[in-house]
Amino acid sequence: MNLRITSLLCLLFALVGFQQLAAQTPTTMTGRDATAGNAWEADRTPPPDEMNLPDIMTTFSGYNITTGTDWAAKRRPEILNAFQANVYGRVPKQDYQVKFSVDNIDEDALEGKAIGKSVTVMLSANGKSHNFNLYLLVPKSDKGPYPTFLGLNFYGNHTVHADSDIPISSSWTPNNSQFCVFDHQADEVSRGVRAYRWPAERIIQRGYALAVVYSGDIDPDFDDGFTNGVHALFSGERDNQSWGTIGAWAWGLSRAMDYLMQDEDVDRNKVAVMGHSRLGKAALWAGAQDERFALVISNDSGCGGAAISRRKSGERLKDINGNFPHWFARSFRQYNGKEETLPVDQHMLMSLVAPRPLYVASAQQDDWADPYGEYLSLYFAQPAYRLLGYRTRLGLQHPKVNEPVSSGQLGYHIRSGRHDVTRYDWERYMDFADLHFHAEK
Ligand code: GTR
Repeated sequence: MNLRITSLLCLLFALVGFQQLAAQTPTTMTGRDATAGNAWEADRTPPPDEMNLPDIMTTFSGYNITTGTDWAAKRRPEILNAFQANVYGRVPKQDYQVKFSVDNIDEDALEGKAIGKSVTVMLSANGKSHNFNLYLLVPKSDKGPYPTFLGLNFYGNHTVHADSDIPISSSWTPNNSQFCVFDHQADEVSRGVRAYRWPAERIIQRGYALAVVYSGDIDPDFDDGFTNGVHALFSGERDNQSWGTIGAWAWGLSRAMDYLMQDEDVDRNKVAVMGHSRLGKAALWAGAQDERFALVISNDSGCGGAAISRRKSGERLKDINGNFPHWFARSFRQYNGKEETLPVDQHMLMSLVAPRPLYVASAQQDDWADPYGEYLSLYFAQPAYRLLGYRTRLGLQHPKVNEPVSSGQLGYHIRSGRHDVTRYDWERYMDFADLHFHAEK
């Protein structure tokens, strides 16, 4: 009987979830993965030099930046501030505490190839507390500490691998998984369902550790008045510049980083933050703010992530702010349909990562994320890298499909296929990380 009710509920949730998904996924030719994949080739409007992008090297008051010192003291802080004020919002300036508990160490994870650590990150502020789970896989060898990839996942830590010892994330319920495809009771249904996006064995084999956190554990992906997740820790009125869900996820990534910094198996100077789609936006924002991330990876992050807003190609600000009113600061909405009035654009987000290595990936059929716009952000971030002493020579032309390019600290590829994270993407991320992390040794 219980099983029947559970299954019915799941079906109901799945239907609601499917409707949400359908409502969020446009079906027009500009929609996600809607084309055969060649629309992006024709899409070169507006020409890059007519986009009127804000100049990275001129301050908002018109001062020309020519030295690394001025960049660090003047320009970087004001760009960061402008993204807080106009795009992602601000984290409340209130004290908080972070503690960790390593709840379990599995010496035989991934059939003996790795060690798995189940960690609870315990946050408290204003007399309230909130926990999230982090699962860390480290190679079982004596070559540590290991360079590490940290990423948020969409459906719960137990979905990234079929290993039965990975605990179900504590806030996992059918209700706060975005599209409600899985029943949390039916562990056997959801366990490992997203494993293809996290090739854990291969990551371990290539000498990396992998840390994952369920995004919904940090903040459920709903427009629910910011009453739960880490938002609930902080008190006070919200205003136009208050943080949204992407800001919360990015903040959570930094708290996960607090843990990784003191785990002796993790090389604290070689942690890469990686994310896909909405979680790619969060990875970029985390990497932009928190300079402890040594490498930043955006997988198909699109609008509000890697893509230049002024191109008005694929997803527009009015779409994203309309469909996901909880993702950004309220102030971002004033630019709906008026992208050209934004004081920043996404190439400036990239410039905040400089001089650290940065990799952006697109997918050929992912017009909704505007692949060329994602590439152009990297291209237009180059002055910051050059000012800080790195030679980068990316050209204006969009690299060819499945032909990755890397120049200095910047890397890019556009993969054939749809909006997703594939083994191909991961191999490129690890090639890029090999280049930067191992070169220093
Ligand atoms: C889409 C949204 C994108 C992207 C994506 C995802 O519906 O329009 O900006 O973030 O969701 O996260 O899968």
